[in-house]
Amino acid sequence: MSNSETTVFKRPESLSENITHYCPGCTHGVIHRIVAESLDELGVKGKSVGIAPVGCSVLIYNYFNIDFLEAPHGRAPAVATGFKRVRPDMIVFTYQGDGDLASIGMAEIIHAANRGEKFTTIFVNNAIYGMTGGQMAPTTMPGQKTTTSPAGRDVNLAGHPIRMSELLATLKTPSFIARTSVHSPMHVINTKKIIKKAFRLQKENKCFSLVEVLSTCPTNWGIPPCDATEWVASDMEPYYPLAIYKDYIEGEN
Ligand SMILES: Cc1ncc(C[n+]2csc(CCOP(=O)(O)OP(=O)(O)O)c2C)c(N)n1
Ligand code: SF4
Repeated sequence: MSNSETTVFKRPESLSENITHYCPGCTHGVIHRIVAESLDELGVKGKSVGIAPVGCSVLIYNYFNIDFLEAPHGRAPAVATGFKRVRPDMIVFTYQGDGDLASIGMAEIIHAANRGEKFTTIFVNNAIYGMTGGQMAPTTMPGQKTTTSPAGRDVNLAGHPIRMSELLATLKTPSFIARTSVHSPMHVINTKKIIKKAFRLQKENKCFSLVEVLSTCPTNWGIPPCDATEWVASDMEPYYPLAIYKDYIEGEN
């Protein structure tokens, strides 16, 4: 009988050993790991560049062993466009929260997607502005209490939450647009498959791709981490259905 040990679980090479600053129960870190695993498995760690956003993931460059550029508020898709056009051989991705992408940078993401820029966006939808203290975001749920909607989001005053994946999927340019979640192990596994597919399509020089991931913010939702994952399932998922909204079709790009 052999005494050798087999490693069945280890840190992805694309992830650094730094301890993240994320709050307990925040799923930003889970999504980081999925991105890193995907880059490792596709063999593109050495040729990948991320674009960091504003928001809680502003320090994402500390957590990966790949190069990053920092973009001003909401402008990550514009920075990614410039970089990818100059270096189409590189794997380029933006990593953006809902405040960064659906509010401040709404124009940037819509036009980059419409142009079919061949980078990947990881869109982390936690229904709130996390970093700045929990203000209402375009994705905040109807009735959800935030620091700027202490009585709950009033849709008559603030409009209904914006479904970014559905909105972007109306654009003609063929691309890959999906919404996933990481609130249970099964959902983590499925998110991995979808994020890896988005990067694989980019590696094959196919199309613009965006994966929206429903995420938690226990701190600003004001609920414990376990309840936060349940809230994603009970309150967010019915309004934000998990699906592939647009799939790449060969020959239509
Ligand atoms: C033009 C502009 N609008 C807003 C802000 C403030 N700001 C910086 S980060 C941030 C929150 C971003 O939240 P989100 O993108 O949802 O990411 P999270 O922190 O939730 O991960 C806000 C509102 C700003 N600095 N400049
Ligand atoms: S404030 Fe919210 S989004 Fe930011 S790290 Fe904490 S739990 Fe995560």
